[in-house]
This record gives sequence, structure tokens and C-alpha cells, in this order.
Amino acid sequence: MDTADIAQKIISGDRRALARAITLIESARADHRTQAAALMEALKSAGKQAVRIGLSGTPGVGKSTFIESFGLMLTAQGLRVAVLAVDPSSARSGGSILGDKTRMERLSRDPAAFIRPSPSQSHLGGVARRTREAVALCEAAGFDVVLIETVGVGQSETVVAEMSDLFVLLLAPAGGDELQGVKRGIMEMADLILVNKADGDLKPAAMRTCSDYAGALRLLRKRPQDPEGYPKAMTVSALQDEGLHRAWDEMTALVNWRRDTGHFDGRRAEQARYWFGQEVRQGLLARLETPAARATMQDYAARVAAGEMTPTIAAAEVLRQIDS
Ligand SMILES: Nc1nc2c(ncn2[C@@H]2O[C@H](COP(=O)(O)OP(=O)(O)OP(=O)(O)O)[C@@H](O)[C@H]2O)c(=O)[nH]1
Ligand SMILES: [Mg+2]
Repeated sequence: MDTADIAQKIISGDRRALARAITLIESARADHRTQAAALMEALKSAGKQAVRIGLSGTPGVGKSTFIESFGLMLTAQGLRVAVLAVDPSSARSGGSILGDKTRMERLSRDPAAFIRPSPSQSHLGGVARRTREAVALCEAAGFDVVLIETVGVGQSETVVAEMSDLFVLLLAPAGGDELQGVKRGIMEMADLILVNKADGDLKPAAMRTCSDYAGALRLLRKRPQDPEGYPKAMTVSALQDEGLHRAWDEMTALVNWRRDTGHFDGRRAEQARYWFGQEVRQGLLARLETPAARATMQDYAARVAAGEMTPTIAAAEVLRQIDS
């Protein structure tokens, strides 16, 4: 594969080249990694910018339904939409791909949309890099909006928020009058909270939930990247296609404000720093995973266990040997 050639094809909008490039970046083979790194470097200056929207929500909240309706609304406006997923639980991915194929049936047939399910990898670090590179590929390919979906489990929200310009939290109407078990940290990442299923019998509960969250958002510390009135909570119905235009208007208003004030570029620069740090850390950890390093570790672990060496001295010795 010729890197310059495939980069050119991606930039000119060749979908097969894009799909092949994503397959390349998903590969763990050393020669593929080298090629992928060269490709990412070649595309770095393509100069195109999409709006990257992270979308999180617990299973069943309506993410797939939302992406289908929202995506179709965007393509109807002439925008090109890419959908990616971060799904660290390999156990789930088999079923969720099948589920999404049927839930996003119309969007997946739309020529202005590109949907790429999560690869079945369980290591979040690997998934994070793969998704981040896939986002950059879609951006170089000229998509206007890149949606990055994640199911709300643990660390995956942070991963998605660190590669998004906007982070949207999808919630379901609550039964009771207390806030659902949404962790404070996740609330603090959200730029927009959408309470889904605001239709039929669920509408009053959705409106109550929405005002509860609007209140909770007002109590959070004000962030420099927000204009007055943000982050916001609103109700939508993905199923009945209600409130989606309004949600998009809010997103574009927020993005435009951040562009004008420099927060948009500032955030991307911060994210680049973050991922650089992550790559360095992961690179260091990978050095401990070679057969030689494992053998050295085992050897010194045994000496520490036998009381021949202190953990501190043994660790220093292992690191010295791995470095050389
Ligand atoms: N009433 C109503 N039901 C909805 C709405 N959106 C989604 N649903 C229903 O909620 C269920 C789950 O929707 P999905 O879109 O599959 O949810 P998901 O978040 O993608 O779920 P996972 O992929 O399992 O994480 C389905 O039965 C949908 O029809 C909505 O706006 N209103
Ligand atoms: Mg889904």
C-alpha cells in the first residue's frame, strides 16, 4: 500500500480507501502500525475540520435511535456524517453491531453517511488510539460531523470526551424525582444533556428529569469554554424525531461561540497534548510486555518475595535493564 496514494484517495472522498485505512489503523501488526503512523502524518495537513460530537448514554437510552434520526436530519441538510463507536467491552460488541445495523438501517444506506462499528478489542488504550485515528481519517475525508458513540461505562466517556469538540449526554426520563446515578465527573464533561423519549406517556417524566438536570448543571462550577446559559439540558424524542433541530442549533451555536473565542482550537490543542502524554505512557508500559522484560520482572519478583532485595531497589534495577 502506497501511503501518499491512499492519503490522496481519502482526501478525494473515496469511501473504500477510507474503510481500508480504518482497517489498517485497527491492526496491531508492527508493519501496519508503521504504515498507519505514516498515513496519519500524511493526512495531518489535509486542513479539513469536522465538528466532533461525543455521545454517551447507558444501554437502552436510545443512542442508536438518536444517531439514526439525528444523522438523517444532518444529511438532509446536505451535511456528511460519520459515526464511530468506542466500545471497550468486547463481550457486548458482537450483539451491538447487529443491533445497530437494524437500528441505523436508513442512515447506513444514506450515501452521505459512513458508519463504522467498534472493533472487537477489549483494551481501552488500543480502542482509544484507533478511534482517535479514525476520527482524523473521517475528518480528512471531508465529513462535516463525526459522531463518536460510547455506552456509559467507566473510563470510556473520558476517552470520548478527550477526542470530541462537544460532549452530549443522553439520558432517559427518570421514574422517581431524584437524579439518576449520573456521576458528577460525567456531568462535568457534558456540553449538552438531552433527555430522550420525551414522547407519549413518558413526556411529563422527561420534562421533570430535564428541569432537574438543568438545575444540577447550574450548580456546577462555571467552565471558561462555556458562554452564558451553557451547558444546557433539553428534551428530545429520537423515535418521533422531535427536538433534534433545536439540539443541533444549540450545538452549532456553542461551536461557533467557541470558534470565535479561541476555545475550540484551544481545546483541540489541549487534547493533542493529552493524547501525546497517553502515547508516551502506553509506549513505556508496552516495554514491560516484551518476553525479555517479563522474564526480568519475574526473576526480580522472586528475589523480592524471598526477601533478598527490597521492592524499591529491585524495581530500579529492572527499569535500568529495560532502558538499556
Ligand atoms: N418512546 C421512545 N422510545 C425510544 C426513543 N429512542 C429510543 N427508544 C427505544 O428505546 C430502546 C433502546 O433504543 P436504542 O436506540 O437501541 O438504545 P441504545 O442506547 O443504542 O442501546 P444500546 O445499544 O444497548 O446501548 C428501543 O426500543 C427504542 O425503540 C424515544 O425517543 N422514545
Ligand atoms: Mg445502540
